[in-house]
Amino acid sequence: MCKKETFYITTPIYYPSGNPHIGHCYTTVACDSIARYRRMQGYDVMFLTGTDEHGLKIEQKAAEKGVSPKEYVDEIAEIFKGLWRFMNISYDRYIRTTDDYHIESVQKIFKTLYDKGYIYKGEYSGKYCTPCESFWTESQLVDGKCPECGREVTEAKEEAYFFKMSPFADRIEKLLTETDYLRPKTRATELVNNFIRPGLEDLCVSRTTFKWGIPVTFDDKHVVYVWIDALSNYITALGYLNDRYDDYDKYWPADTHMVAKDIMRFHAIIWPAMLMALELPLPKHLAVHGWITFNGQKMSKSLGNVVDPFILGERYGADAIRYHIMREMALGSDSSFSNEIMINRINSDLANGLGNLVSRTVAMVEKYFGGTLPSERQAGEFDEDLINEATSLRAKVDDFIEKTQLQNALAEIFKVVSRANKYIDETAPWILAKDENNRARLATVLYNLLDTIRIVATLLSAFMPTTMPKALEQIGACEKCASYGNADKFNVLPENVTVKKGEALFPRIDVEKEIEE
Ligand code: ME8
Repeated sequence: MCKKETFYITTPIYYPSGNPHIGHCYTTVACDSIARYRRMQGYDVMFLTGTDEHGLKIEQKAAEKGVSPKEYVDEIAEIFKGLWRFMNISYDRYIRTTDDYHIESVQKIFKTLYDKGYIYKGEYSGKYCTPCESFWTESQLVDGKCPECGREVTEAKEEAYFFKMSPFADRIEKLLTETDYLRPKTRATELVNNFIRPGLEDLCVSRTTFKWGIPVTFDDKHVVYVWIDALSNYITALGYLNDRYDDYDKYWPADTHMVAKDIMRFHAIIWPAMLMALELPLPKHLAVHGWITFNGQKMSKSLGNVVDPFILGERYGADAIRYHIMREMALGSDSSFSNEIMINRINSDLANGLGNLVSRTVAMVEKYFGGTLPSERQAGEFDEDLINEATSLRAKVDDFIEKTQLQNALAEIFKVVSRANKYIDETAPWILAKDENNRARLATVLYNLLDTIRIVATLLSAFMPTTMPKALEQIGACEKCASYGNADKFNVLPENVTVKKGEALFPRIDVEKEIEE
């Protein structure tokens, strides 16, 4: 048997400094959809997510609550895991940076960089933004505040270890400008102009003023800077320099790291520099998406303007939320969150578009044929166009998945949903049903609709993993029929397919009532 090709995808590991919100959901749901799609394509997938549990911010949050940092992160990590269960996230591994094996690997990574001469001891004097866990020089501040989040910075002066970044500047610039590493590539210019061209400054990689971090083994006054600790997760979770796992050779380099623009710099510059210093292969792609905003501001725990995914999911269904956030956000741009837009989209695309297509088709098979189609067929006008649209869909979705453009993948799928709904109007099955001589034509029309739904629901099951199996069950598609391998073929459902009426996949939401509440 030939070995399956591997596919390794990661989300950022999130700070458990507050409960997860719809922003975290976006990245995780996007990665989950890609992971599911790749599994469907036959890849051996490793999908990693987790929590980034060290650092001053966590230490402070725990102190505010009067609990130990470990007690604090234990509680929030469970809330993250609970949300991922609720959103049907199929991660293969969950890393917590407080896990022993990760700590052991990070200590070895730090020591290796030190032994190779890339880490040296010096003194740090400058500004520190605690919410971003970022060091800044005076010249990088904007109006004296953190250039990333606009919040106050504090004075930091301490003995520290530094990571020499300059030896990697040229290679990193080439990585960003000449390769397909960064997606979208348009972001390369800001990185090169703001960080690389002015001279890559050495990075302060240890702290002595707080304790909640991984101790530097050879100088235990110091804890490892949280970003060195966090970025390492992508390899420690595979077993790099630890015995907990043995997957490094199999899955590294990662195929896709997905992050939002707030942490692009760390993944586009610092992480490649670390890997270059360790002489390890670089990840293939860094997909950078924009922010979900609320009233024009980034939705964030510390700004307090968060939308709770548990509440939305309970109300509208986890799949509807998954669909909405992926359909709204174009890779690279921000997307403003609005309840009204979300409800309208759920109603138009899911309830009226897809849900209605499935329920109407199934209802007609029941009404006109008692639930089971006869074998007679008669081809007619509009069939070819529908069949072509349906069978060419998979290649288009493949292409957008390859480019990490989920919004476009969904748009293509929903074009076929619209095409199928139009086919119902064009062929008018209710008129065909009036004449006994049209039985074969009526059966053909309904079969074509069912087989189109099979293709659509199969491809969509990566994006909406809870509802699509129900749609496939309603149209009588067995597991084999509903496979990726069959998603570019027509006439796959059995000739005498039997449908099974079920509940509405996406109940319609009353916009006015919802907005008033
Ligand atoms: O940065 N819109 O953790 P974090 C879209 N621990 N995505 C959003 C978002 C929003 N409004 N808010 C958060 C950290 N995200 C580090 C990462 S990785 C080695 C260490 C998502 O909890 C998005 O993926 O602040 C963003 O990059 C990430 O959450 C930041 O999560």
